[in-house]
Amino acid sequence: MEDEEGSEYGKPDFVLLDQVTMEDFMRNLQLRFEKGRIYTYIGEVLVSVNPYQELPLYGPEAIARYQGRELYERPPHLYAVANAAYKAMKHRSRDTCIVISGESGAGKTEASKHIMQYIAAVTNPSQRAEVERVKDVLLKSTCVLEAFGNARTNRNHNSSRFGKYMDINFDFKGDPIGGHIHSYLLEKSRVLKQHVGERNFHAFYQLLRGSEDKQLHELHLDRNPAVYNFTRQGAGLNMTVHSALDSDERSHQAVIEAMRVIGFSPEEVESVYRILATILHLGNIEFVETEEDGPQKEGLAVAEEALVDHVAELTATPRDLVLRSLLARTVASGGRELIEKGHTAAEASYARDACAKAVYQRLFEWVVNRINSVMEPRDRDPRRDGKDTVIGVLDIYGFEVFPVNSFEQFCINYCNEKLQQLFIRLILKQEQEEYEREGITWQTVEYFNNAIIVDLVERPHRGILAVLDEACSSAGTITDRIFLQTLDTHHRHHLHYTSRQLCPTDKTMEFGRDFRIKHYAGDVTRYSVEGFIDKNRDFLFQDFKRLLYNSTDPTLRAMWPDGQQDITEVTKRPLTAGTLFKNSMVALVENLASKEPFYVRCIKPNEDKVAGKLDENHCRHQVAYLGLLENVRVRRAGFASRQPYSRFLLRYKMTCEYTWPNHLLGSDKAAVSALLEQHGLQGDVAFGHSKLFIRSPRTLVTLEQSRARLIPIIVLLLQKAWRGTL
Ligand code: AD9
Ligand code: MG
Repeated sequence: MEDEEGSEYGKPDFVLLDQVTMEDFMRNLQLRFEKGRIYTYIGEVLVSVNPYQELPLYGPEAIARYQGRELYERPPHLYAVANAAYKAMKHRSRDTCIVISGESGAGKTEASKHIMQYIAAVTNPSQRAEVERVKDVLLKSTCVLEAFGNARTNRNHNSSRFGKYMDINFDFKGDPIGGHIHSYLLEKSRVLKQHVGERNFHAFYQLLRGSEDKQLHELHLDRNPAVYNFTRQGAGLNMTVHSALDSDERSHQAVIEAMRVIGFSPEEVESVYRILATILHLGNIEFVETEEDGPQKEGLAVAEEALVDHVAELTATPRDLVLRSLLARTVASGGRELIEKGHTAAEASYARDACAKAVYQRLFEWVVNRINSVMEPRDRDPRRDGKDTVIGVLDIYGFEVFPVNSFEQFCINYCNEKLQQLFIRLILKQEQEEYEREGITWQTVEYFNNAIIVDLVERPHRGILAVLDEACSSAGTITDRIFLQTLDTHHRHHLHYTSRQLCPTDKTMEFGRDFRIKHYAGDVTRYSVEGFIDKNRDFLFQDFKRLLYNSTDPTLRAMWPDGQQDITEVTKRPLTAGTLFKNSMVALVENLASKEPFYVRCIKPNEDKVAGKLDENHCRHQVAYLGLLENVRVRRAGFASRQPYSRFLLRYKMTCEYTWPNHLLGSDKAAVSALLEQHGLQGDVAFGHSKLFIRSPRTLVTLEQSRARLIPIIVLLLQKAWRGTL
């Protein structure tokens, strides 16, 4: 590895540092970053720094250099990690996963795309049509999901506003035959509201800026996003910078093309855009309270009736039903008797917003399911009882802090806590436990275990999510403020929780509104409880569900199966958004833990999103909270590689006369010992009960080189033997 890089590029693996201090770590990171070396290992973990510029590191030639190689043979790269995961999957039939973590803007989504490109490039040498189709879908799905699930935030111009875990299924040849995307909690409140300088989901702007006049006319849309309540609020200064206009236009064409390749029918694509247009029109509907009774409801009317016409036309639903759903709700009074109850203007606005959010969420989920439906593996391998080997790639929203944070940040940051827990479990804890199990002597490394914060959030009965659920089940009597008071009561002595009430002198929090969590990645001082209960309850009147279920547009109708329920049947309280999210996180973590993990730890170099600047304090902070120093210590005090003796022999036995073709040394352990002695490498290893532990990556490189030299000779000998000339 160093042959290719040279020492002026710093250490390609932090494990090789002379001393493991923050200073040394940062010096190496900085040096490599300055030389365009954005990737560095910690053993098998890849640390990646976002360069904020195009570097000549990717593409077919680079992929070819990594294909089939060992991790340490080439300079650190995402391709090497993808290759390692791929080889583990292919040669050892192990389900693997690549977990990409780091804060918002650190480069996770870009990394996941490079990984997918690598996998697509190295598979299907025989060009099987079905495999090519699956690969096309896998690659194109990213473009579509980014359009509907990403948005510009103040931290990242292309921020993922949903979590994504994608399984790729492989057949016994190692070719992708299908896949499945799990999406996690879309930040749907963005449909209604954006902070200054931020935008709604890309898809809205792409539609407005990228459509032809004729299509916009059919959708009754104006090209200018400033016309719509839902796309204009964030219109701060940032709106005009960064060639957004141009890229929205181009992206629109790319998304339509991607949907076509994936297999969306033209009618489905049209429905998708009609639904987006519906949401924009909904956002402009305003309600006025009138003196006299209107045609539908006492005292309430829609200010601009043409908008109701548009919504009815675009959703293929009867106009009078649209109007009625906007102005009133149906309630079951007593037994089965249904009565219509008119909204106040405030209630109607609330219901309209809930509807707009829900329509977008259902649209997003439908898009994900539609992609999944065409990726369902068709040619399952019968030898594995229909079970394929998979590589999972996790690209989830990163830890984020804004001046004021809401329920969504709370969930996103909780998710990052869970993933850090997994990292601790798999990389810091298990590794140390393995040394103990294998009887290897070594010095324990201390690390901060964030289990205490996870517990604060998800503990039954007293955890923040449980208290929130309790508040939601109280039929509207508990306010956000009371919810905060209950949290204060339960957690007044918690080391990671506080609020203004508990800490009256701390003016950074607002009294009766904010609480603070000391996350593993830093303090989030202002979690504002405003809207927590509402967002967690996530309620939508049945009238809207029924309206949309009765649409004559089959695509829209398919998104609302629950609209067929009768109002009197809808009595069971559905699970809250928080609980659903928690359950999905628990399942995700268990799923990841059942696979062989590979980690990519992404670092954001600066807050300004500029190239060539590594803000030392900012990076130091990330290195600290990601636990990277501890990772190096565990790895270093420990070993760069470990392998069961049998696997080690299988690969290297050809390099030693005592072990080739078979050894007679009593045990694999003794054979490995003889092999290493012949190479003079015995000083760099420790012998566990069942595994060999290798300290330096260089040892592996030496063995690999020796093996590579011998392979042509052995092939020649075997050929001669077959031909009978030996
Ligand atoms: V968030 O949690 O979804 O808000 P990510 O996903 O971690 O965040 P993303 O991958 O979107 O960050 O990267 C942010 C931006 O950095 C990208 O839009 C690119 O402009 C830039 N970036 C990231 N990685 C690279 C890279 N390897 N090369 C060049 C990069 N630019
Ligand atoms: Mg992202």
